[in-house]
Amino acid sequence: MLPACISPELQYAISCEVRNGLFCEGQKTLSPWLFYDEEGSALFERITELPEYYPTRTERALFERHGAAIIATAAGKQRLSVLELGAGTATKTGILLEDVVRRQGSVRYIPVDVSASALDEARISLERRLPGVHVHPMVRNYVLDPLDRPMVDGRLLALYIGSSVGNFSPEEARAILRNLASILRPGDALLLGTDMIKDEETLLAAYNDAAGVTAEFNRNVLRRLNREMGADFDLAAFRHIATWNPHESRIEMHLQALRRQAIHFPSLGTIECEAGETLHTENSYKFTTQSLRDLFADTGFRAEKQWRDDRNWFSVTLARL
Ligand code: AVI
Repeated sequence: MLPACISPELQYAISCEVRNGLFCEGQKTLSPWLFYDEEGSALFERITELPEYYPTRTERALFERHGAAIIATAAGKQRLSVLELGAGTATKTGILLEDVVRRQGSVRYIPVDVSASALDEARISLERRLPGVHVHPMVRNYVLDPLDRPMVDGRLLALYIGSSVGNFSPEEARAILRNLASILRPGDALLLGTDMIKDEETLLAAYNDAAGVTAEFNRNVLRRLNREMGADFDLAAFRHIATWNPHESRIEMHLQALRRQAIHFPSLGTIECEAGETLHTENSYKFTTQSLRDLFADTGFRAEKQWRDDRNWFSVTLARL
C-alpha cells in the first residue's frame, strides 16, 4: 500500500520515531503520541466511557463538585485567563470554563496543542456551546518547544489535566512543568490532574478492558504506520499487553509479536520481530502524595490546595510558583 497523504512535517516526525524506536538494538519502542490519529482519538474517547477506565469520570466528578472552589482559589480577587496544555477536544475543560464565565462574565481560553485541526475543532465547539468563552489557540509542541506567555489581563491559570503528565517519564514531566513555569508570573497558578497509585487489580482492569477497546487503541498504532509509512504490519500477529511495573510506578502497554516476523518500511528498510518480542507503546505513571510533592519541588512549584475523590484515586492540585 502507498503511504497516505500527510504533511511532510508529520511524515518526518513519524519517520524519526520509527527509525529511533524500531530500528534499534534492544527494546523496541513507539511514542504514545502516535496513538492519536483520527481513529486513535475516537478510540480514546470510547476508552474514557468504559466502566473499567475510572480516571476521566473521576476527574470530571471532581470538576463538577469543586469547580467553583478551584476557580475561586486560582483567581483570588483578580480576572482569570485559562491556558491548557495538550487540550485535544477540551471536553472536561468546559466545566471549569463555565465556572470562570459564571464568575467574571467571559474568559480568554488558550488551548495549546500540536494539532491545528484538533484546536480548530475545540474552538468551534466551545464557542458554540459556551457563550462568553473566547478561544485563542496556540499551535505548539509543548514538550519540545518553549512556550510564550499569552497577552492576558489579571491572572493566568494553566491546566494540565487528565493525568496527561503521566504519559511522560519523570525527566520529561519535569521539563514540561519547567517550560510552563517559565511563562507564569507570581499569582498565576497551575492545576495538575494526576492518577494516583491504587490496588493493582483496579489499575490493570483500566488498561485491559473486557470489551477490548484499549487493545484496539494499542494496535491502531500499527494500522497508522501501515497507512502513513506504507509498512506491512499484520495486526492479527500482535497482542495487546498491559502490565503494572511497581518499581517504576507505571502501567506499561506493549504489543507482543505472536510469531517471528519481518516488517517492511519502504523508506527505511526491514525490521525483524522474534516470537514473544514486544514493542513498548506507552507508559502511564501513577503518583503518590510524595512523588507529586517531589515533582512540584523539582520544578519550582508549591502545592496550595488539592482535591481528591473519596477513594483517593485521582487528585487535582492547584500549585503556584
Ligand atoms: C491520555 N492518557 C492519560 C491515557 C492514560 O491513561 O495514560 C491514555 C490511555 N492509554 C490507555 N488507556 C488510556
